Amino acid sequence: MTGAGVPLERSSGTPASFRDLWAEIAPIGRDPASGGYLRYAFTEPELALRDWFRAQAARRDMTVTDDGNGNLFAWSGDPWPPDTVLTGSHFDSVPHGGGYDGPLGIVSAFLAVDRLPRDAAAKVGVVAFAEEEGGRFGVPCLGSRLFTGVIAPDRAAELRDAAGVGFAEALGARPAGARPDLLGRVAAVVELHIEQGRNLDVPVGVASAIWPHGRWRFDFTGDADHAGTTRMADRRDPMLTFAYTVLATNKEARLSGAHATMARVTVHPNATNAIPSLVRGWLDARAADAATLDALVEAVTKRAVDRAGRDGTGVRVEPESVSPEVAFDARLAERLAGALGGVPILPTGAGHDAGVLSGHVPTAMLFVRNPTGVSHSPAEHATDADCAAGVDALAFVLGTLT
Ligand code: HGY
Ligand code: MN
Ligand code: MN
Repeated sequence: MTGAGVPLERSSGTPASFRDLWAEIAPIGRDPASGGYLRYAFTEPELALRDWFRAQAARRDMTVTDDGNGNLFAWSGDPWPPDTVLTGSHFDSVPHGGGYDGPLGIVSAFLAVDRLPRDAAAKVGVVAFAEEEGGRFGVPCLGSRLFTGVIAPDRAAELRDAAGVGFAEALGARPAGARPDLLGRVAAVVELHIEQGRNLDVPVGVASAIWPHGRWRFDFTGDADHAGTTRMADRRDPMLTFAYTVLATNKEARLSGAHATMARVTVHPNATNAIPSLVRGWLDARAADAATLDALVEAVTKRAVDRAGRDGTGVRVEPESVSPEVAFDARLAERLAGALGGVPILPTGAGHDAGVLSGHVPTAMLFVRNPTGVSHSPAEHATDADCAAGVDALAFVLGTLT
């Protein structure tokens, strides 16, 4: 058993390094064709990562608990001590996403706790939140939203994946929902994450804010008909309205300095020779402030509705998840950035579980440099040296919080 504060000895006799742990998880869920990861919540690869989490805890004689919502926690001391400090992230990925987005924060958390003195380590919980990407059940940060009560367990239980499997079925039980009994014991949260926006040119930074952002489902409806026999003038083709809305999304985002994307679409019946009756497109929209975001979504919606009038089609817009702006605890961010040697404090357009937690407890994020800024892509990468610097920074920060 390794007492906390003594880096985990490996069979080679050297302390466990970032490279050691990273090599253990890197192959899990990686698609050989794309090089990206297919780690959807509660599917075989993500379950394997949960087993890895339990094995890491067992190697450290840590106790593993869960909150009834699919979130895992590992404890060096008794679970949920008063003034708990939570640190971790998520295992799940977007389809063919990078390997660092999420797992970097969990691997770093175990290694950072290894560095803490026993009494400090006893206050820290390493956490793996469920379904942060919303890649399987459609609502991002589902685990942390359940834990904090931001989403009701009944709504979560109804969510279904593309195969019609419900979240409760995948979880194996109806989600417990809000856990104020546990959240009330948390004094602080620190999530370490790869930076995703090309804005960090030193190894480590601290987050200041998360842009307001959200997902809106656009249902474009029309008349199913024969592709070969229906005159162009007689068509009510929702694909046209969808295509126009994709272009309008891009235009409105450029005009307002926001970020907006329509990258996910389903077509019914999706046949080469049939004009569709339904096209569903998901708008991912983000902006530096709520007013810009609201105006963007309103403008895209208006352009879709106007175009539908011309195409003789229908359009219905359903907000699926909307996240308000997150301003992390400024004093905590400044204190940590200063203690880390004056590292940059920067915002992000990416959502995180830390953003959800920040509405309930003092929360900070550490960013690890991403040399290209590319993320949600097989090309996502961080250097071992920067990741090791991230572990050092996280260990230091946890030491100041415990
Ligand atoms: O989409 C996001 O902002 C995050 O990766 N879940
Ligand atoms: Mn992500
Ligand atoms: Mn992430």
